[in-house]
Amino acid sequence: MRLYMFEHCSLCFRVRMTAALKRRHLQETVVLDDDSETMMALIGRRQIPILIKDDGKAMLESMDMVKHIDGLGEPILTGPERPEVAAWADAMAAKSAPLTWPRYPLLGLPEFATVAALDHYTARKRKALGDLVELRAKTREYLNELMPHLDKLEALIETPGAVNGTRSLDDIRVLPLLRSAAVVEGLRFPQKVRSYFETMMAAIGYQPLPAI
Ligand SMILES: N[C@@H](CCC(=O)N[C@@H](CS)C(=O)NCC(=O)O)C(=O)O
Repeated sequence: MRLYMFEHCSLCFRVRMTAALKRRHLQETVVLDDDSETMMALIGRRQIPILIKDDGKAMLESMDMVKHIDGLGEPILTGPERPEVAAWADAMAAKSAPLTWPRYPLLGLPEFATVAALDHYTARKRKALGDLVELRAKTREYLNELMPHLDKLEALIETPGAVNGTRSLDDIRVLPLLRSAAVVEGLRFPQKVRSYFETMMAAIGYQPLPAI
């Protein structure tokens, strides 16, 4: 199996963390942000993540990829799902974007290894959310909006090793978003959130991204 991905991409991290939890090797190819040709050649459009299965077929939905990998051998994401966790994750993605998107290009990530790739990302994110420098200047404001949302997660976490007590698709929804949020220097996770983040990252053997 080969995953075409961006290092900063939380949907890609869903797939990577599942493979890590399953102790399955996943070949990874980081695509430059401006390398639309590679995506077009694989699936006929621009989209990441792309999983090429062992049979050569492409998968395009991160949660389908997660279920596919979990279904190889004995499934491990067997715990219950809670709609309130999925709702938390949906809202988190939107609330954290103004903090995380302007920081990714500063982290030395491989998808931004060329000036053209960096410019491509900057232009498409400016179009979606506004000037990245101005967004970074509003860090305090966005953090103040984000903290109550992290407090909501604090109340939802049941154990440090699984948001619902037993590992489930909800862990796949939550952990990648925390990994992204952790790029914001000065962001302090509430105690249970921090413990969950550290326990899960240790379980999959991943270091956090740099923070800035
Ligand atoms: N439903 C898809 C969504 C995939 C998606 O939105 N990918 C984003 C990157 S995170 C993308 O391809 N954006 C277009 C681009 O990078 O130009 C999934 O869960 O895998």
